[in-house]
Amino acid sequence: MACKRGALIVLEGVDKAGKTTQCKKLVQALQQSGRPAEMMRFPDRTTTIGQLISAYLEKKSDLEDHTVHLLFSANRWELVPLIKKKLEQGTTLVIDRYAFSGVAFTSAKPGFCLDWCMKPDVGLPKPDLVMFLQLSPAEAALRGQFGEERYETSVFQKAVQQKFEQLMKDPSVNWRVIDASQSVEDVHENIRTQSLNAINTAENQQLGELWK
Ligand code: 2DT
Repeated sequence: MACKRGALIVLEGVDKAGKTTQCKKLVQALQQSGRPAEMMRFPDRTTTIGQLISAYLEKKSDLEDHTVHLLFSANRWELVPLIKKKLEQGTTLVIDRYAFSGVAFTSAKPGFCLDWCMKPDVGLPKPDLVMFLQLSPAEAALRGQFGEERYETSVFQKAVQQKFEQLMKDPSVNWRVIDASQSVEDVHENIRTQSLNAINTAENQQLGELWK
């Protein structure tokens, strides 16, 4: 019998919610319990497309807003063959940001609607679970200053949060809201429990297509 597929698990949330820390802890916990797991992140700044995106985020270059949106999407599509291969081999992938960040960040800019922003990502591998790390702007502010990269301002982050809330109304995606104001260990425990459920369910299900 072919091996059981891994689950595609995504962590989303506004800045300072602890996504990267939690992705790493989840992968570690899964591996320690004998489940193959790897972390990925978007944007993946290591590819040629990713380097264009990275220069834009670091404000070393300017790109037209539609153009950079499509580059973020292309950066996901270029990794789809690898994502599918890993999942088929039975490895669970824990991904730090995915198409939801893509849509939330671009649609928070003037002149963009959710619908246009979603189109380029239609048909991507559909996550088995998307956890949104919820943190109020006030709590985020307590965790320190924003960085120097593009988008790292409280006004823009509030607009992004609203767009995520709109996206979370879509019942075709398996969303879970996680209270990120708790301690790192408590948040981890919550995420680990949700993930184990998703891994068990995904084993017997085909990988879906996002927003299709
Ligand atoms: P980090 O590398 O610190 O996560 O910041 N973004 C991300 C987009 O605008 N579109 C996308 O498709 C994705 C995945 C969010 C990356 C920044 O890039 C934004 C913050």
